[in-house]
Amino acid sequence: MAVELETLETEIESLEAETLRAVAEATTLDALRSVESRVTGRNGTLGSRLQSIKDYPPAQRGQVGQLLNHAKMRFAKIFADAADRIRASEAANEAHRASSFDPTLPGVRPALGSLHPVTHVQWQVEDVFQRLGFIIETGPEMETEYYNFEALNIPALHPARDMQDTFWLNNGMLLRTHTSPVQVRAMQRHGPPLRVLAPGRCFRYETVDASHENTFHQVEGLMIDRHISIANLIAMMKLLLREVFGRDVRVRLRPGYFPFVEPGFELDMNCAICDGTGCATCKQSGWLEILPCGMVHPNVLRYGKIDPNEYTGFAFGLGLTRLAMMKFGIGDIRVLNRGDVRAIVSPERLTGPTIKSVD
Ligand code: FA5
Repeated sequence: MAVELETLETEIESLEAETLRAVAEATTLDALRSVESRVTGRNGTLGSRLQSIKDYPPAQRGQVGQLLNHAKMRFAKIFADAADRIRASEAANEAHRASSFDPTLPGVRPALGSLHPVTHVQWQVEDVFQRLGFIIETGPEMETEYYNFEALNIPALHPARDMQDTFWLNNGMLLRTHTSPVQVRAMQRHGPPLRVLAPGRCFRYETVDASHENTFHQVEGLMIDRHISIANLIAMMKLLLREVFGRDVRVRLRPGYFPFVEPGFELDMNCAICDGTGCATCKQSGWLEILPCGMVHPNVLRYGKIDPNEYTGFAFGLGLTRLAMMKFGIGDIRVLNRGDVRAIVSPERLTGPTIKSVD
């Protein structure tokens, strides 16, 4: 619709003022474009006025056209300037975001796991004995009655079989109750002289308490050569405990019965949980049975095809799980099989308990 020239001028003035306000409020290019289309778009306020130039009488058309086209150019400049301002501000924001990231700041270190306490002491024991020329052997966890009992001088119906309550399997085999079956297996495989260390899991059908698990770790040691004596055995045991605990450990040796050694000993260590004063872990005795050992019985050497007149040897069966408990001050064996060991590998525990030294 054609309007008077004067009215058109006033209308353009107020449109310009209104547009400048709306443009100043636009902070994104999208917002700016929507203002632009409301004003100069085909159906916008100015856009539709431009369409109506043809409706004016020919005499007015030139003046109206000039007025509207000048206005169109001013508005185009208003929008172009605003677009430049918005782009510059977006670039400045982006630069600020980038500058707030400081690549030189130290990162957040992810929490790392650590070795299971039993693995830790197992590797330590392996390291000590490998330095002494021992080889590492592992036997099967599903074992035959022969290697678990028979070849260790424990015939069927012998009461010593009850010393280790056994999980029997439907196939006639059993879950090894100790690591000692590796003794005869290693003798048969390698022959004398022999230095073997055999760590591994053992299983016993027994009531679980603070110091007994149905699944636990032992490490078997076996040394066979000419002239091996009890003195060698005791020296090695002391060396082992000294290396694991980093200092001499108070121990006691008492006679122990195992059909596969003669003589046999129980080497106990002063309970590191209560410092020998008595607690649930040591059953109030102040001592913890940790290292049964002895001189290999001649019958066992014979099962291993070794002549007992020519060779002697010692063997020990270290309770690896209990050793880990002593080293890390873990009062209850059950936490070691729970899977979540965060509580027991805290740094202060890794320094180990206080062990009294032996005179
Ligand atoms: C034996 O198993 C013998 N084979 C050890 C041996 C080897 C003696 C060589 C002589 C020569 P014993 O049943 O005492 O012995 O077990 C050995 C060690 O395993 C114990 O001192 C103890 O530290 C650990 N142990 C035994 N039963 C358990 C259990 N249920 N939970 C945790 N540790 C155990």
